[in-house]
Amino acid sequence: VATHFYPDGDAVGALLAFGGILDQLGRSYILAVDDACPVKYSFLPGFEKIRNLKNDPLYKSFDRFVVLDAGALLRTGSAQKCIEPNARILNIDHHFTGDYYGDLNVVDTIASATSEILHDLTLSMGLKITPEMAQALYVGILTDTGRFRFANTTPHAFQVCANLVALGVDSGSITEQVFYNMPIEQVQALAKTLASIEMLDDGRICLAGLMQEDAVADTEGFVEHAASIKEVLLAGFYCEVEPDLFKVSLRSRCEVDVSAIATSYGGGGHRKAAGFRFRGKLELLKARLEVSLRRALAEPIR
Ligand SMILES: [Mn+2]
Repeated sequence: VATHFYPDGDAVGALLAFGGILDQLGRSYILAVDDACPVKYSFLPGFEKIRNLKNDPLYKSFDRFVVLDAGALLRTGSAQKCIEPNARILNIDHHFTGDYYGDLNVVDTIASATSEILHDLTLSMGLKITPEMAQALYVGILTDTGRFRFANTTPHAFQVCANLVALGVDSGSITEQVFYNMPIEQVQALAKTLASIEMLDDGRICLAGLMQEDAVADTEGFVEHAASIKEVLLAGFYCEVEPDLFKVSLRSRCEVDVSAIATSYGGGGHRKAAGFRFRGKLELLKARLEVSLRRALAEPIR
């Protein structure tokens, strides 16, 4: 059971919850990611079961492969090496850039999170949502809705969360652990990110980022600071993860679909939140991104 690289709260939550489904079905399985999972999710029961294929590769392939929260199979990185040629793939996702790569695709683009889909799937299969699964699923919805802020925060997302709280989830404590428990190094990296802010296009575009020497492993949410400035419509955050390799996150606060921009760079995501990886010098990345973002703002709304 794999998810996308740079795993976020929904990726981790969905993995752990799917493990809970398979436990109840009496199946053996491996939960794997081509990356380390952010330690802020380590309070989730079962977190230590998630295998980081970067440090701990699997020299083995499987004839049943489940992909969670990944709009493209490529997004699972090296986990793809574990798929047997004739394997059956189950794809469970909520990204609309999804290309239906599974033999079975459970894709609901209205769902706030893959975790929301898994909540409904568990119940429709007549299985139980254990307290451990409930915590994991809550983290997935909490993070993918931007703490119930994004347009994907539907009545159903709230209904699912209400059910998870009724099952014993302590919503306040989970929010504390995920968002108000930053290591000092991360706060210092955030300070460097804020110091790097560049306002473009009369303040409608904001870019900020980190070079490798200042970067930390977990920069989830840094882009939100750029996107929370008054009158900013499009925001981008770049983080150099290897020399001349940048992880870029985009946010839209207008009609511009940033997943289309991310797709043009080989990435993907949602209309309001998307990302891609860029190989090259920072100057080139910034110059190209500025052109893409300015052009998107200048285009008539589709
Ligand atoms: Mn998700």
